[in-house]
Amino acid sequence: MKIAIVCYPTFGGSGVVATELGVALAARGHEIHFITYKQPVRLELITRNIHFHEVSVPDYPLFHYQPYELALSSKLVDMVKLYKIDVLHVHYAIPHAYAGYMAKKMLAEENIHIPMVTTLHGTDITLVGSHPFYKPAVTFSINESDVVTSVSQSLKDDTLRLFDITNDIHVVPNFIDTTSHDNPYTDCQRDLMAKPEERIITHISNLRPVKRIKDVVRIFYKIQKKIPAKLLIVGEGPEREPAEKYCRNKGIENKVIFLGNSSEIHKILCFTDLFLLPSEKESFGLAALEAMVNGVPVISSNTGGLPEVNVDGVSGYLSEVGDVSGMAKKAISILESNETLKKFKKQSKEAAKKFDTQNIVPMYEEVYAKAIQYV
Ligand code: GMT
Repeated sequence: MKIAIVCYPTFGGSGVVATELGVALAARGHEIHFITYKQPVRLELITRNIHFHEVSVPDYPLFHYQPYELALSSKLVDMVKLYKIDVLHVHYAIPHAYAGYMAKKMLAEENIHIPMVTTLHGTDITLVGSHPFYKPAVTFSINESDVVTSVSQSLKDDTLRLFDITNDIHVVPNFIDTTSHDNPYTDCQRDLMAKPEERIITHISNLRPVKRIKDVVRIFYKIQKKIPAKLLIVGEGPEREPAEKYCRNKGIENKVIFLGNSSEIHKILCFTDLFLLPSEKESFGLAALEAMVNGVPVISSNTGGLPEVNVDGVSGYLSEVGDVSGMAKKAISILESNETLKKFKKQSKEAAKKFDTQNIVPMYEEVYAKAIQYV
């Protein structure tokens, strides 16, 4: 199949999933066309089956806001015609599903009928999309998609609760290649980050309020009182500065390392002992799955799709949002003995296998086949 993938190319789960999907589909023989405003960050390898088409929005003094949807829908029309695309797959409803719908309509005028698959990722529904300013357009573009998928059952339930949806929603969970993470870094370079007796705890996110970074630091504060440990915070965002300040106030600034954005996530997870994800909302929690595939147990909140990924008592533990003491206690119970840590590391890696690329990508192929039948 010739598949056009529209996504956000930045650091963030939806862009990562879209990129990994394109790469996996290309490896299965499909021709993939990424259409977005920048080359996706995780798209390192351009192969014969992978193409990237940049959407540029010309600057014009009249525009207070750049009309990205217009440029995207025009680019979609051109690319669908030029490459004879079979299916359009948009990740993140805003504004991609809306732009995709416009492209479909323009193409239909020329008697070209292309199906559109929309994948809902989370904040496009739970945070941004349900805002009254966007809700009518988001509802419309979900209902006008030929097939809609969501990355967890929880997100499907949220979508049906928050919007007036007339379409079916198919749950296709996020995925990861579980085979390529077997000892990718033999020495792990653990000594770069911590002393041999210290446990390494990691958090990775875009450091937005929804991630509850202060809880991450407060949980760590309790852990390091009992167990020698370092905290690595990976990512950039508005909560970094307040978190740095909090660490200085608590006198733990030497134990917390802010690494900024990194393209070496798997290298960092290779020497990590425990992953913290105490989010307010999380439709899936791709970062937790990335930790698990590297054999890192996860302490997370029990919000949204997290219980579908992090299996309580197996790959780590779940707690109520904001239960800092509970999360710290559970973290300590894993970290305080080498045997327990070893057991959880093994179980975490095992639990990730359910989400292997080989199990999930065929589900998207089925979705495309279904979408093609609809037009
Ligand atoms: O977590 C974020 O703020 C980024 C956001 C995104 O759109 O990239 O992540 C969402 O999509 C990911 C991929 O499907 C999910 O793993 C995240 O759980 C989801 N984030 C939220 O629901 C807050």
